[in-house]
Amino acid sequence: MSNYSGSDIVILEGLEAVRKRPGMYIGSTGTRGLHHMIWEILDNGIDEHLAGFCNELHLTLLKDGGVVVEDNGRGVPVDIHPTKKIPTARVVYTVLHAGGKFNSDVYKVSGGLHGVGASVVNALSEWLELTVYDGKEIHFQRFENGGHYKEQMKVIGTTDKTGTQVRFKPDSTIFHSTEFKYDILLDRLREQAFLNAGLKIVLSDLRDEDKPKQEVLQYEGGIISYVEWLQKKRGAEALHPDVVYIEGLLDNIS
Ligand code: 1YM
Repeated sequence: MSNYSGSDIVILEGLEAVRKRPGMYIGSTGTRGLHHMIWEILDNGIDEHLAGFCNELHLTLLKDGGVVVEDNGRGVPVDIHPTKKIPTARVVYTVLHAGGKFNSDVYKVSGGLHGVGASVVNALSEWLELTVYDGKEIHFQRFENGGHYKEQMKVIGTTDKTGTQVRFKPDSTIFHSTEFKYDILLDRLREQAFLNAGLKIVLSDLRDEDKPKQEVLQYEGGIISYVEWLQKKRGAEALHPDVVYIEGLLDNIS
């Protein structure tokens, strides 16, 4: 770690602050906070869908307790950040965001504790691996112990696909339990699939080798389909069989 620069120290101090008071950044160190780690990464993929560049999102639970979130969007930019002078992707994953692009959270509709961000997830992870496919090259960076890294971001191969893959394992010294609950993930992903018509979301659970699970969530109907689905799930007779749906725009707010 002798090759850390002064600005690296400032960044690590920021990530260390998150580890000292995780609840302030992720809400809780219980089940809610644990799953919030996934929502934060997933939301970046959903935002990429809302921006019109991504139509597939995969979430996979691994045997080693890690999780993989992958989208087929543009890929987090890997160019050198104009002021921080490091790859933008590393800024996203290490700098507690303030300023510039990171202030556009008002546009975020993905829900939850808005934009605590990828750097918080990194800070609270045992390890995190970021892989970016830019249509030409595969860029990779690994972080350990809450955002520390031994190697710079590097090119590990060539590709014709684009997208972002994030693999991480929440830190068991931070969270009371690090076991993700399949049903919590399934409910939330289904909701996101309904709210983002057309987006294909695939949930896979590979934790039990003998009983791998998978669910593909893709709906064309949006909120009306969601209300119909909820009603069907409840099993009771609906008071109004036709779902009432009203949409409008006022002062550019829908
Ligand atoms: C599995 C997680 O993070 N996808 C993702 C993130 C970004 C972009 C695309 C992206 C955004 C923009 C331009 C933009 C992010 N980029 C940034 C930042 N998936 C996941 N896909 N190009 C690519 O917002 O203008 C933050 S997130 F700030 F670097 F642009």
